[in-house]
Amino acid sequence: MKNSCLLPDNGFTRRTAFRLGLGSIAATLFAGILPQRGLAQTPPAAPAPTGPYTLPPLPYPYEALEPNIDTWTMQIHHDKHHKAYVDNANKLLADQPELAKLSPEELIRHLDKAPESIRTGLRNNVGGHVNHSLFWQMMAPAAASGNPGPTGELAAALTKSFGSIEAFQKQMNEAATKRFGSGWAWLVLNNGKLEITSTANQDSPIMDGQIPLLGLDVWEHAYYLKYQNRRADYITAFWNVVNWNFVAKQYEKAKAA
Ligand code: MN3
Repeated sequence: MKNSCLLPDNGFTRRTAFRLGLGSIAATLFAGILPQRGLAQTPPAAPAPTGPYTLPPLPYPYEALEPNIDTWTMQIHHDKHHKAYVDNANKLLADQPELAKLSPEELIRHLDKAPESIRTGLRNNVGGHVNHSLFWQMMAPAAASGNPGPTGELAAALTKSFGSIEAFQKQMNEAATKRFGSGWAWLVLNNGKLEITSTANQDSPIMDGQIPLLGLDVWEHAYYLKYQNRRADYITAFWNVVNWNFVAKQYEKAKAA
């Protein structure tokens, strides 16, 4: 009998146990079931694929954005989805030493440098890596007093460009709501002008020479566990956890670029 038959290796069972806080108990139980002889014969796990990119850690705990973005979503979104983009990109770049020298941002701006056979794969996976690396930083735990919103020069610039902060948010909400299928809504700096845009799949505004200041992931994987089909409720909750300090820094850097 194979060891795996003794292990409850049904992913759902384990995940459920861990979610219920039974992780350590489950681990102890499963360890007791495992025949030691079998363990000793198990070859060491294959090393993680190496490559130019690494998964950046979340800048806060998984639960930090509750109740606006739930813990389980953050865990799966970061540890599974973002990790998959990184791993797939590294695999595609394994025999592309010249492309691997570029930063991921440079690579998605110059996809024409990539062989056609891997161009779409790089577009999706390096795009996904770049987008999510920004997205985690664009959010922060909500203050008890509520989100103060943009301030200072950024607030003035948003008001000047869109008429008011509320009008800016309304336009961004529309971009996020109307994006059909999977994609992103963005606040970008485009030739020195603040604009709202949206992209399909994992396309980035960087691919069009724009600088992303704030992005909202409207793939179902970003909200479905908590909000199911209610994308609008997720978009409303997102505003509670926007990290305006980060957006302001992005704006400063973008203007200087
Ligand atoms: Mn995502």
